[in-house]
Amino acid sequence: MSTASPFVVVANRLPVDEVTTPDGGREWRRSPGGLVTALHPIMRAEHGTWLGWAGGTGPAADEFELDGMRLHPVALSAQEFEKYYEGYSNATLWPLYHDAVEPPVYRRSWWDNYREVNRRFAAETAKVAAEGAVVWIQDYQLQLVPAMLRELRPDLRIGFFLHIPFPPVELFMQMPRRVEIMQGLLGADLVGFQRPLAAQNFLRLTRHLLGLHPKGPEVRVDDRTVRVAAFPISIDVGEIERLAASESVRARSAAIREELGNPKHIILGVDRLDYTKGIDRRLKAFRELLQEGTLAVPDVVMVQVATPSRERVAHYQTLRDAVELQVGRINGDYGKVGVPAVHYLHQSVDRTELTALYCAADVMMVTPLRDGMNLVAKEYVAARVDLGGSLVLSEFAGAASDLRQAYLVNPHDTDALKDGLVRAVRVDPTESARRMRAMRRFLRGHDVDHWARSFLTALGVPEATDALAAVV
Ligand code: ADQ
Repeated sequence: MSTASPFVVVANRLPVDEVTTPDGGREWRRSPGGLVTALHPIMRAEHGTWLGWAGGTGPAADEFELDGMRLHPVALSAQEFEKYYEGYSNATLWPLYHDAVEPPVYRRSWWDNYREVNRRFAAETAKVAAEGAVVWIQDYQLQLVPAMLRELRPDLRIGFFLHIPFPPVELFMQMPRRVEIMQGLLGADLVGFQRPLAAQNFLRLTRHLLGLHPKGPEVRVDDRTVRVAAFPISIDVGEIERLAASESVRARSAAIREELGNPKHIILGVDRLDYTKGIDRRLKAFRELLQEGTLAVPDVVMVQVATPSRERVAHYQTLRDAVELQVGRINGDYGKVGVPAVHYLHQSVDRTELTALYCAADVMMVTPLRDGMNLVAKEYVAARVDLGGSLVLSEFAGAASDLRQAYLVNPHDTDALKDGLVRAVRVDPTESARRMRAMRRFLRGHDVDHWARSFLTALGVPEATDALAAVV
């Protein structure tokens, strides 16, 4: 067995994709996510191990090294993928934690698989963590791991971060296995959320459901103290700024405007195709503005990029049909030959193309009904090195607490959404630059390294934060 690690990250997915090389072989590549970008320096400096599922079903591949990180695959069977991942994680927890905007589905066999997979993650982590190691567990798929791991390895320092919202007491109380989930999370020394409100919801539940007595941000559990706090996640601002300023992105951005027919205003949406993202609300608002004549093609066009997501889960299939019906109707009613009103891409695009789209868009619409943070909003602001463009942002995204100078809207209120969009389209350049400058200033001081460092400092890991400071 390989040597044990002093720093371990545990997440549902490993931050790698298996790709086919030109000579037909297979190899692992680091995936472009923000989390791995943030943690890579400390993983490298501390000989860290990342545990997670590598995709595919069947036996797990052997542990391997990539870019100075040790990657430890955890196996999922086809049944576990269906019940732990698609079922309990994405059809029970995901909708419940997002205000139940779609009804959560409760199935007992999904829960059994969720517990089983969480137990496997805990057991594998216990094997790779060195004596007294720091373990940072990520997200809603692994909420039982902190307590399971503590049971196996009381010597570890355990942090947990939830990337999605944490619901209010009334909603959480619906969940059949609510006590087990709370106890699972309380196995950590530090439980982190995106927003202070989520941390408050959690603390309230420790009292309401478990009869504990939280004092400020701390709660005593047996003979331990668990800290609960908010750590709003962010992005690699420098990387996006460099891309946005590059010759290739600037040229591509100009080409996109040209290909769209040089409209006066380009409105952009970029999301995973998920019912929490409010894509349908945004299309409805746009449709009504075209109908009234407040906006008109070809002066204004919309581009909607929707990454395929969780395509086997029923709610997602319904959503895709609904969005595509709406796009078809809008184009049928308001498009012209060669100029559709909505350019719809059901695709993932690479970082260069994405940044070029951000740079080409006059108005970015980020309208989730509920979102832990929403990195797209932050990426758009980071990309606008030219101070151009305006952001319309839902109050229900965690990002709304950080990006106060956006046009903040309630996506449930179609008139408010229309009003926000029209104001963003008509704003004068001085005012939009003023807003963009303020948001960019905030982001520069609050990038993803700042996020990782704040969390690890709160977990009491000074050596880790030194490593981040040294390498970054
Ligand atoms: P997500 O729900 O996936 O993340 P988000 O924060 O917007 O949502 O991140 C999506 C990422 O995917 C962004 O980096 C974006 O650039 C990229 N992306 C989206 N569409 C794309 C496309 N068509 N092509 C290429 N890339 C695309 C969850 C939570 C969020 C929280 C994050 C991080 O739901 O609330 O902000 O985790 O904690």
